[in-house]
Parts: sequence; structure tokens; C-alpha cells
Amino acid sequence: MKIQTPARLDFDSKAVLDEAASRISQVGRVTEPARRAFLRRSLSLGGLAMLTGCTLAHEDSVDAALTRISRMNDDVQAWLFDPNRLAPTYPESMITRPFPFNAYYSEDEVRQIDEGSYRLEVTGLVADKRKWALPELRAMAQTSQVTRHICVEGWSAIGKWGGVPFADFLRRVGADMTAKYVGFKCGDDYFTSIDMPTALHPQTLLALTYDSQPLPPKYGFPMKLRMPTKLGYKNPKHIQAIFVTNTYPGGYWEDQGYNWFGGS
Ligand SMILES: Nc1nc2c(c(=O)[nH]1)N[C@H]1C(S)=C(S)[C@@H](COP(=O)(O)O)O[C@H]1N2
Ligand SMILES: [Mo]
Repeated sequence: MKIQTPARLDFDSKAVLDEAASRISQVGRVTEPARRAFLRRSLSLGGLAMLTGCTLAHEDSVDAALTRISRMNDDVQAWLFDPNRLAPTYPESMITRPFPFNAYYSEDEVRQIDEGSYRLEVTGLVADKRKWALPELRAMAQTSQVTRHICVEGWSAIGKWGGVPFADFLRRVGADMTAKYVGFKCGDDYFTSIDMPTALHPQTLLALTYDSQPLPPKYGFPMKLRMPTKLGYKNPKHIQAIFVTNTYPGGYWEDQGYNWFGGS
């Protein structure tokens, strides 16, 4: 993967690479204030103005500048992403009990999705756009893993997810593996998207179970994408539609300034 260098890039790109490397070594500890502090440290206001072609008189233009730089960080992180590097796995004795719930709403508002009428939509750059019922997903070869989930809100927890390796699923639907993005639309109107190398990573799972039981509603019934290489907000629950595309799909939190790559 190549870094797309913005035309008027005018700050120390080594600092950006160092930041990307340190993000990867301490994935999860990158908070929004830390990101802004880093950007303030490493960029002069003049450099920021040069980069964005705007004066920094208003918060809005600062935010626009930060968004552009975050998108460039996405490219740097994707470039540093090693598809063969595995996230740590843990013994079952280390599973966090109870495992925390999180969403952009509270636990009493969790969506109840009906198992019988559920059909997963698969669209975009795929050969087979057939819809999937839950038993069909359960009939594919399953695997499980115990990994750490890291939320940018400042907590992490170890859990066990089981399901279909996402690469197997993408192969099965004849996805264009050279496409840039895989996007997800969820039953609670949440949405996110990931890069294709992460979609094909061996630990990326279409998860149908949590702790060896069907995924409970609060953890994303009937299905979620589980990626131990990505921060919590990149792991969509209640997936209703999957699409393969070359058009940047963004995401619920990403569109509000969270870093799109969001992981290692
Ligand atoms: N559909 C959906 N997926 C989502 C979210 C959400 O609000 N809706 N929140 C994300 C965030 S920020 C986190 S930390 C995890 C929480 O997953 P958990 O409830 O299994 O801990 O779900 C992620 N996926
Ligand atoms: Mo999160």
C-alpha cells in the first residue's frame, strides 16, 4: 500500500511516522485529546494553515484541518499494517466477567433483532448478492478466539468470540479482494468501514457467538465483526448489511473525528 502524500504537505513527515508507530505499539491508549495534543505539538499553526489553505481563526477550520490530517494518518497506518502480525490471544481463565456493554445509547435501548426474519444483505463489489439467513452463516466452518477488546473511552476487556473467518466469507461471496473498503450497516443505525487488508486478516471474525453462546442482544445479536487488531468502535454489532466498495464509507464515530484506521 502506498502513502498518498497531500500536495501541500509541509510538516515533518517523520514525526507523523513516529506517531503512527507509537500508536501501533500502544493501541487503545490514543485518545482524542492525545491526538489533538500530538497534532498541536508537531505542527506549527503556520504549517496547519499551509496544509489546509485556510486561516485558523475559527474552531471549524481547526477541526477541518485535524480531519484532513487524520485521513493522512489513516494512509500511514494502513501502510504500516502487517497482515501477518497477530494480536495477542489469552487463556479462557482471563475472560473478563461480566464483559462490559457499550454503544452510543444505554443498555436498556439495545435493539432486539428477530432471528427468523433476519437476512444479511451483501452488496457492492461481490459476485453473489444473495441474502443470508442465520442458519446459513452457522453452517459455515466456525472458529473461536479469546482476545482483548479496547475502547477509546478508556477501558479494555478480554472476551471469547466464535464465528466465521471473515476472509472465508468474502471468498464465498466472490468479493473483489482488490477493493479498498468493506462497509457495515447495523440494525441500530450505527455504521463503520474497514480496509480490505484488515478484512482479510486471519483474526477478523464474523462473530455469531460470545463465550460459546449465541451472541446476546447487548453484544450485537445476531452478528458482529470482531477484529482484535482494531479499537472497539471499529467492531460493528447487529450487522444488517455488508458492502464492498472503492468509495470511502466513513463511520458513525469516524465522521465525528475518530481516526478511521483505528487500530494496528
Ligand atoms: N451497532 C453498533 N456497534 C457498535 C457500537 C454501537 O453503538 N452500535 N459501539 C462500538 C463501541 S464504541 C464499542 S466499545 C463496542 C462495544 O461492544 P460490547 O458491547 O460488546 O462491549 O461496540 C462497538 N460497535
Ligand atoms: Mo468504544
